[in-house]
Amino acid sequence: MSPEDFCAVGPELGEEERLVQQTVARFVDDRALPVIPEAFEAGRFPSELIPEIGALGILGSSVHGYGCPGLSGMAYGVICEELERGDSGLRSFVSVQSSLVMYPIAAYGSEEQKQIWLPKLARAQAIGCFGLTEPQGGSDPSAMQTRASRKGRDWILNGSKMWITNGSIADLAVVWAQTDDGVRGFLVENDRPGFRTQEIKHKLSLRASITSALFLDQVTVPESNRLPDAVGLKAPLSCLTQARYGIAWGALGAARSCLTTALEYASTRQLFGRPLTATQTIQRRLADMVRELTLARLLAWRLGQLKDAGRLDPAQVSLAKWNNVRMALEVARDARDLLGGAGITTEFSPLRHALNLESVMTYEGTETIHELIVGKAITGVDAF
Ligand code: TGC
Ligand code: FAD
Repeated sequence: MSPEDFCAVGPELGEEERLVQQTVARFVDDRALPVIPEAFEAGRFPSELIPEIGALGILGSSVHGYGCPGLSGMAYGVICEELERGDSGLRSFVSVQSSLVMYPIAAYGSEEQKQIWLPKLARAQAIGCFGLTEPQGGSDPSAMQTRASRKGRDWILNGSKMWITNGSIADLAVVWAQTDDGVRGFLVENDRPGFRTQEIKHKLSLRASITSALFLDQVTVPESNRLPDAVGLKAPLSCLTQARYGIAWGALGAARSCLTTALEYASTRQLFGRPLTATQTIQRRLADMVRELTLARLLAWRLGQLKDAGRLDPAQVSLAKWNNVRMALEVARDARDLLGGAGITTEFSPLRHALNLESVMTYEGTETIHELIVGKAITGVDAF
């Protein structure tokens, strides 16, 4: 029995999903993991990998047509899992491009917007970012202050966005703004006068990822840059459902990396005349990691089935995002401790994953927000 897949979910995947998994796993092992520890330490996104990610053909995995692969929701899940086994920053890059930029263009964009952007985004010849969060509080996007005002055939955008993944390297920002008719989405190219980004430095988490602030000062975009079918807050929230689904799978990858590292270390580390794995406490801790990972995997797999059957409810995604990220964080912290002093360097993955998971717990809805979404689903009462 594999500690990483104790209840044998892998063999239940379809042939295409297994093929995608192998392809992404090879990329992570051969191309990403050799550079990730250094990139994390240096606080840089390994942008040299972008063309290779584009060539993998996994961006916008669930989008059909326009040069996109049109894969299942389950396939998107395993892509996220393998990428986050490498680093949450890699999965973040792909989550944003696929779920938060390509998905809204595919779901809410005009035919012209799809033709222009989706093929380029699918090959990573253009990079996108998603601007929803604002400095005054990300948990309540209904209070957004960024405004878009109509001026003839154009829109004038003013405001700022905070904590935006890929912001400073993005060719295109999907910007959500308040209008007289409610929230609307706009495609803002990075060379529009008045559009500016600033990278956020000094992060202790997601160091191998770019996080930025966006500033919009009288930025003019034509009506043809508005996502015509995105009406109200429901549109950006529906994008979050796609990304949160991917995170529920991605967390499995981070936990797997920590578990296998701890298992290998404990098998070879000799203390008191025997390997660490020969002690009951260590075995119980490793068994507990396997228990947690296995349950989270079953949850992610069920989510995949519901998604592909078109029956996935956002509250179920919230439960899984909350549970699986919490699971991965606990596994990462325990694995770090099990490594003793060796656990504090970048040579071993657990502390890097634990630090990353602090962000993963916060973004795409904090743990509290997901608890309250589940609370609302079971009580009918909105307690935000
Ligand atoms: P509420 O009144 O509940 O909902 C407004 C309308 O939207 C619908 N809806 C959803 N639809 C699809 N998916 C979802 N997840 C949805 N949640 C709500 C809802 O049915 C309603 O529709 P209608 O037809 O009645 O109009 O809205 P609210 O203002 O009360 O807010 C609810 C709350 C707190 C759950 C929401 O604001 C929320 O989710 N807050 C958290 C914000 C968040 O997660 N931000 C993430 C920003 S992006 C990011 O972090 C990217 S990190 C990426 C990376 O690097 O990987
Ligand atoms: P706040 O909303 O200010 O929350 C602060 C605390 O209050 C939290 O503990 C929260 O759980 C708690 N809280 C909030 N409401 C309640 C309540 N009703 N009851 C009890 N407690 C409550 N956003 C984007 O739009 N695009 C991106 O690409 C993106 N990438 C990100 C990358 C990183 C590395 C990070 C850290 C964030 C990113 N975000 C992005 C922003 C992210 O979505 C927000 O940080 C998140 O939604 C929380 O918002 P906040 O940081 O303003 O915290």
